[in-house]
Formats: sequence, C-alpha cells, structure tokens
Amino acid sequence: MAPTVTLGVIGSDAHVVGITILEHALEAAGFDVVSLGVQTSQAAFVDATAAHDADAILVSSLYGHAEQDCQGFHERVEAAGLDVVTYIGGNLAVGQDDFDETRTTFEALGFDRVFDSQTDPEEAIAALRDDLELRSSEAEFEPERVRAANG
Ligand code: B12
Repeated sequence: MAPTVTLGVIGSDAHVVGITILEHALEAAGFDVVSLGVQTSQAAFVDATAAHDADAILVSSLYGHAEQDCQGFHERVEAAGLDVVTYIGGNLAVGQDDFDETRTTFEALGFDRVFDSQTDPEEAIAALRDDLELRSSEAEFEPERVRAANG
C-alpha cells in the first residue's frame, strides 16, 4: 500500500504555491496525498490524519507565524493517539533568521524534521522514505524485542 501523507499550510497562511509543488512531487513519487490546502487549523490536520490513517504530516508555513501556529500541535497529535512522522518546512521565521536556531525551535516543538525554503521536494521525499521505512522495520521487530524482554 502506498504511504499516505497529510499536507497543508497551517494557521492563517495563504501561500499556496509551495504545497502545490510538494503535492505533485509526492504524488509522482508514489505517495497518497491528502491535501488540506491553505489556512488549515491544527484540528483539521489531526482529524484528516486520523481519518485517512496517514503515515506522516507535512506542515507548511511561509508568512512568519509558524512558531505561534504550531504551539500545542504535537500535544494534539499525541492526544489523538497518532503515531506519525511530522515535518515542517517553508519560511519559518520572521526575516533572515539563523536556520540552525529555527531548526532547534521547531524540533523542540516536536517536529521530526525541519526544512528551509530552499528545500528541493526530492530532499523531503528521500527523508520520508528513510523515516517511514525505519518506522515500519521498528514495528516489525517490536514483537521480537517484547519477547526478549519477557524472557
Ligand atoms: C507569492 C507571495 C505572496 C502571495 C501568495 C499568493 C498565494 N496564494 O500563494 C500574496 C501576495 C497573497 C502574499 C501575501 C503575504 N505574504 Co507573501 N510572499 C510571496 C512570495 C513572493 C513567494 C512565495 C512563493 O509562492 N514561493 C514559491 C514556492 C515554490 O516556494 P515556497 O513557497 O518557498 O515553497 C517551497 C519551499 O519553501 C518548501 N516548502 C514549503 N513548505 C514546506 C513544507 C515541507 C514539509 C517541506 C519539506 C518543504 C516545504 O518547498 C516548496 C517547494 O519547493 C514570498 C517571497 C519568496 N520569494 O518566497 C513572500 C513571503 C512568503 N510573503 C511574506 C509576507 C510577510 C506576506 C504577508 C504577511 C504580507 C502582508 N503583510 O500582507 C501576506 C500573508 C498573507 C497570508 N494570509 O498568508 C514574507 C514572509 C516573511 C517571513 N516569513 O518572515 C515573504 C518571505 C516575503 C518577504 N521577503 O518578506 N505573499
């Protein structure tokens, strides 16, 4: 089965070009994409991810308010019982920030990977393949580990 990702622009942000490009690149690479479009609330990301049993959530933000828009996002994801890979990308800070600092901020908010606005979609696709493969191989080995732990 093709991996499924939910993709949208969070908050009140209306920049649509980036996610349109990402959507096409992901589909061409064989992913099922649930595209939520622009101005997507945290609740809409979580509901769509649960409804489609998605493997990953890709959040986009361009207008400089990503940090505020993502406060509490991972708490909601967890509360919904979702075990998914989460990425965020775009123009995440206001002005020309130091990207290492920006990455640290969004990792602290719970994102597995943080991408800047120069990211080629193929880079995110390669990362997704790695992360989803790793996750499914961990799930496969879980019973072994549990058996070992139980003696
Ligand atoms: C076009 C544009 C607009 C259009 C948007 C039209 C539309 N419906 O899409 C309009 C005129 C409406 C607009 C409005 C505003 N804009 Co504007 N806009 C731009 C502009 C010029 C281009 C954006 C674009 O389409 N880029 C092309 C696409 C292909 O690139 P991208 O969006 O960056 O996406 C790529 C990557 O970022 C990455 N990516 C994006 N998301 C994700 C997610 C993941 C998970 C991954 C892996 C990768 C990824 O992959 C994408 C594909 O390659 C940028 C400046 C710029 N050069 O980027 C400013 C810019 C984004 N806008 C800006 C601002 C401030 C605004 C406004 C707040 C202005 C205002 N005061 O009203 C409003 C916000 C309105 C709103 N509610 O969103 C600022 C943001 C500043 C910041 N972050 O510090 C920018 C950077 C301009 C600037 N230099 O100041 N904008």
